[in-house]
Amino acid sequence: MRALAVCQDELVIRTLHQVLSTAFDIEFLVESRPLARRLVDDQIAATVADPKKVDSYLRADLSPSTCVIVEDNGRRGLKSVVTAIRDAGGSLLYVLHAGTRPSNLRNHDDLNVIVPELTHLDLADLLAGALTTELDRASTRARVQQYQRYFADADRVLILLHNEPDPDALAAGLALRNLLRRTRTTAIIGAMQGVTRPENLRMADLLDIQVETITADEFDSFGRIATVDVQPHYFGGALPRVDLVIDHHPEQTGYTAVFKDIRPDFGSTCTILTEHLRAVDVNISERMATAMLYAIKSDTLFFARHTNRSDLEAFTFLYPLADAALIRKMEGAEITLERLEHVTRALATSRLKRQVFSAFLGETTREDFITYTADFLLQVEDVKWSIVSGIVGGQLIISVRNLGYSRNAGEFVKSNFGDIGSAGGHRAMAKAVVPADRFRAKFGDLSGVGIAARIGQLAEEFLNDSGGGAEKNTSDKADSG
Ligand SMILES: [Mn+2]
Repeated sequence: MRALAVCQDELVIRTLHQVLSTAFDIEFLVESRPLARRLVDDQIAATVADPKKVDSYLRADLSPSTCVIVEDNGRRGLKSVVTAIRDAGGSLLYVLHAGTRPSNLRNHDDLNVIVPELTHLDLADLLAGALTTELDRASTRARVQQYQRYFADADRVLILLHNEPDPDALAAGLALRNLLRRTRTTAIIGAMQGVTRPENLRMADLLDIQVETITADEFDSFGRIATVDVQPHYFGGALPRVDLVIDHHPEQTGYTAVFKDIRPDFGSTCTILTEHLRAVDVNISERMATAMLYAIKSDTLFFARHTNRSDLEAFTFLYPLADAALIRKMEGAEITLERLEHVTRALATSRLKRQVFSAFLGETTREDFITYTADFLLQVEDVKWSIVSGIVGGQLIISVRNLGYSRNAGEFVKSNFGDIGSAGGHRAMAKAVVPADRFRAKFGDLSGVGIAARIGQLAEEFLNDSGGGAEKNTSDKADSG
């Protein structure tokens, strides 16, 4: 493709030539003879001509498909240049504003009157993204090198994760170990309660990530301690001091850390660590890229929640390095026969009224069966609230999910179960843990069907309560009576 650039500034000319000459057959139209000579000496095609004359463009053999770039350097005469190009038959016109002062930009509209399809480009805008990324990377590099040095002479390092480490925690542990240039014997990835959920186990297994169970009295045996995807306050008083914290949860107080990088606006800890890895040019193996890509996908629910531009950029960067087939395999692990069996079991006691689904699973061995079933049933047509309860070790667990644009699920569990157990959560997901005998004392000795019905009814009442401004639907009255 042909391009003609009307430019008088040598720096702009040389930059455009470097950037565009691979894709375009580019030629420059300049006013100064010495400048043209210098350019031609460097194999840059340049001709001397008056840019305000139609004839200059006719001689340059301008066609409607030639891409014409006109530099606006704030000098007068831009209008006559654009007019001459139009009269010579040019229509693919770009005005490149290079160092133009804002007051001069008002002639934008004047130019578009002459050539309606004219496009404005601002050199500063074009540069901004790349330049700030590069400078940000330099400051990240300085931070990373500082903690790398600080960790370098420790015999053994602990990278501590939260309980039941999820994909983000597991991958972050792996990434930090790599950044610290350590092996699994010199940097232990540990948690106080290890991995039990099937999808997390499957990931740890497929990617060969070992998580050691650590007790509080072992903390002293490590030369340096880092926490990733979690902050030290999570461990109560057990961890008053750490060396490094990398996390994307809201920043907490009540601990001291030598280094920290906490970015609550990021969708995953692995996004932060991708930036660390890129800043210091560490080699990213396929295994590590796969782990981190899966972590970003899973923590952001594939960009459906709490995501920013950096998450997307990290994803784009990691994608070609990762093993997509392996990720599909890890995702498939979410469905197990045991979990499907719980979904079926839920149907036996279920009640669906006014878009509130409620079911009781009875006794079960693991809490994730309850949350999985609640998540699963939220997908059912006509369900806007899904509440699944069950008993694990004498505790009644109530898991609540909704589609988000209704009243707050966290408030629902707090107002109904906060007095007899622990209850809390967010707008779209919440949980209550109540000793089974305290539930009975408050609500009576109910059957399984009775428990599901009672909790469903509480949710309906909560949704109908005008307090939260939920829409009232009077036409539904008949079926609730
Ligand atoms: Mn996370």
